[in-house]
Amino acid sequence: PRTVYLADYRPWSHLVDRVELCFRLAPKGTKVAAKLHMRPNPAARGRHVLRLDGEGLRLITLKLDGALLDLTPDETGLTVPADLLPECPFLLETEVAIDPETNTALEGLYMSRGMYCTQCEAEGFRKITFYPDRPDVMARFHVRIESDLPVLLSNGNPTASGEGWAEWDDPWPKPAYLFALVAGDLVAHRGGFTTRSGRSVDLAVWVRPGDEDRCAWAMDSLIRSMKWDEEVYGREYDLDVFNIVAVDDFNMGAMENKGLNIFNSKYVLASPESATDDDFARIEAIIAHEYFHNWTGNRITCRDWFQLCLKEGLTVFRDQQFSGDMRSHAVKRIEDVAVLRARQFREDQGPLAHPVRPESFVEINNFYTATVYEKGAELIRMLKTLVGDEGYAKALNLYFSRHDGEAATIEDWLKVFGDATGRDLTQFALWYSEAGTPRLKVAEAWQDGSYTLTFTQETPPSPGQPVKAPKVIPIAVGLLNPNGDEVLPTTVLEMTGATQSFRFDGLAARPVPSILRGFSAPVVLERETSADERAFLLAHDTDLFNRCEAGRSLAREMLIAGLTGGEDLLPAWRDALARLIRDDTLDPAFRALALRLPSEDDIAQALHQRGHTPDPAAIHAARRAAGDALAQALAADLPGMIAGLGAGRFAPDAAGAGRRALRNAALALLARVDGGAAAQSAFAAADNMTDQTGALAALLDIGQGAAELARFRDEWGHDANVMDKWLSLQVALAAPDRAAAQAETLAADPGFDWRNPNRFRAVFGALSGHHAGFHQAGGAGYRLLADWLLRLDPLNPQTAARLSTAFETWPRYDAARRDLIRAELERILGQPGLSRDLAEMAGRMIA
Ligand code: DPP
Ligand code: ZN
Repeated sequence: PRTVYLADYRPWSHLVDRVELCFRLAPKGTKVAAKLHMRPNPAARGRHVLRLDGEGLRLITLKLDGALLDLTPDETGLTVPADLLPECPFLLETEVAIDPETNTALEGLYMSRGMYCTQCEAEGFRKITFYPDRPDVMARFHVRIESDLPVLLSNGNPTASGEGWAEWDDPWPKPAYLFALVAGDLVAHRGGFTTRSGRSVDLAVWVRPGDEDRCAWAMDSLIRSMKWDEEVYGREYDLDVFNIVAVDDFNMGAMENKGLNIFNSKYVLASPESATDDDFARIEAIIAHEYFHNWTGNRITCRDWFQLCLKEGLTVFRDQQFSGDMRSHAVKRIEDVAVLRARQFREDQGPLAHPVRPESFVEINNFYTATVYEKGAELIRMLKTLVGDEGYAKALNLYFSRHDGEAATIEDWLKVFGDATGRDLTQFALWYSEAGTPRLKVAEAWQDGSYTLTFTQETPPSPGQPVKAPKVIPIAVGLLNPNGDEVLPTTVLEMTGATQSFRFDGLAARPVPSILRGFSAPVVLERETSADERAFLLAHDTDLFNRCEAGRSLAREMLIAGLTGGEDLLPAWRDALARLIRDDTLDPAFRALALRLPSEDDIAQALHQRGHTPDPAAIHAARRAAGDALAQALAADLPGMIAGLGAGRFAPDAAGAGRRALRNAALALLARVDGGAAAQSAFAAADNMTDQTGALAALLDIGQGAAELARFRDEWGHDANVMDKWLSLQVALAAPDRAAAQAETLAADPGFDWRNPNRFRAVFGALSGHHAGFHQAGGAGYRLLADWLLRLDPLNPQTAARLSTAFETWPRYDAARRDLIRAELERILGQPGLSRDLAEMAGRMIA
């Protein structure tokens, strides 16, 4: 397979002014007729051949300006020789046949339970028709769909329809990856929105009959997103309609096709009975994310796929801001950083580490990563911190006005910030080109009322990048007096050197520093300090993020000390946390987050960073013992707390969600000491999915819950998305030596539809997320996952490749585990006919 390099970018030979597509839909032998109105691209000087991408297409006819051409496509496309091409505008017409019914890769045009739908990002359009399938070719599309199905949708505005056909016209030039088509027996949940300049927009969420009563939250989220983007970014919607369609078989979360967003049904359908608070929050965030792409992604798109972070990093940042505004900024930040560390830091420290803007790829689908998305968003956040809110607003306005209708680059993006604010961003650009998570060490000095913080940064080597330069790091700090008063409110220090000191004068007493407030940069903060000081910050920090962070670092040090023969910090941690939990003045959502112990994978990551070899079984045992100790300390408080947090009527707002989160956290602790009695009653009494799964999880965690599992299945067996929770929980909460067997048993059930990405992830994503279970000595977890990846790969390479990242942490572990994982990766690589997707991933992991 060919490697594609950023350095090889060249503009395309031609421009496409207009595209007319006609689809005659059939499960086998769908006919796609395309008329491409093209002309030579003045930016690509000289005469060129015309190269169109195309994969798995049966060419029926090919015409140039009306005359038949007799050319044969190759495996990846079609070339029209230069001497056949006019040097003025011309019309190229093709007709091809494709088989959506047998398209199991869910890329291009495929079928999901009788409905037709498309997924074209990144390179799926080439499976629909011959076309320059690259984001810098932007064209106006007109689409005609012919089918007996009642609902026929495409991008843009509807222009005409009749019995068995419909036509759509998209006035906005777009790249092919934003093309979409849906045909099915669907019903709409309708809504409307009037933009601030008075355009009235018809909104619809399209689902299968029977699901229409679970669309209200998605619609509500959409309307709030449209309003927010007007108010905060000054961005209005630009079509007469906005359609969202829910699809059951979908590789990603959702897709921002122009005017026709297609969603994994899991991220649309919600009712209190069937969706948890986390589901509600995620639906709100993803609806917002896809909607926000209309400006950051669609109106301004990416020149090439190396610039993916241009749209994704920015759009993730925007959806994070939105969710913070809708809910709580502190809680949202704590959750986002937890995800960043769990996925991106992990990626950044292993063999799959890559820059936010990669410089080469074999299969672009493998680069829809936590680094591009989540670290990409962190870079935007840092930029905003560095230039200030006003500078950020000026830069974004300039970005939208300068690049509207264009396919832009990271250089364009940074230049906008430079031009709008006068800031030199040369050093900042390193954040885009260098992989790896910087380590930030802190030293302190105190003398005569003057306090000095000295920071040292170092970024470890990553594949292909042995040496790293110092980065610009915005470090938000505050200082507290020993009595808990803040003597220096949050101040941003700008670190640019490898080592740098900052002095604070005129202090009456040695302060306690609160460093990296709000997680102002995506770095690993290495600060050696006492458990007392961490407990002090947990009690007094005015920055809620750092307050939670103090608890987390105290827990981490306690667990690591226990595992490496250090001081016993358990009592200090337990008492500090118990005090915090009893503090009713604190937001329950915040207390629930503070209660969370670092994950087993986090502890393994931290041990590895400090030169220890993590022992998964020991980590699991230590973490459980800590939970037990906290449960015992709080035993007398828990029943009262649980009763006091009793909910009343369910509403999916942040306050209610916070109470339920704390209540379920308390229930899980109580189960450790009451044998599950309270959780059983809570399960029986639950009137919403949050409480139902919360109680079920508390029971499974202590090895009980068989009766509740059966009841859950009776109640929800008809709803596959809800049953995914049932599958995941059983694997995620199995005893370590049972996890692989549990996954195997569930997957062997004849009713288990492993071809559906949500189902596959529910079981095998949960297995790879079960640290001690996946890394069980002997390698049963490794073998099982590799078996199933090899089974899925021929059908759906994209999802198989994504889940293979379970193996990316192998360098952390002991020789026996490393050998076992290597053997599985080699077995995968040796599989005849292995996909380009999985081959690239396994190859990079083993390199
Ligand atoms: N649909 C995916 C997303 O929104 C890829 N663009 O991130
Ligand atoms: Zn996105």
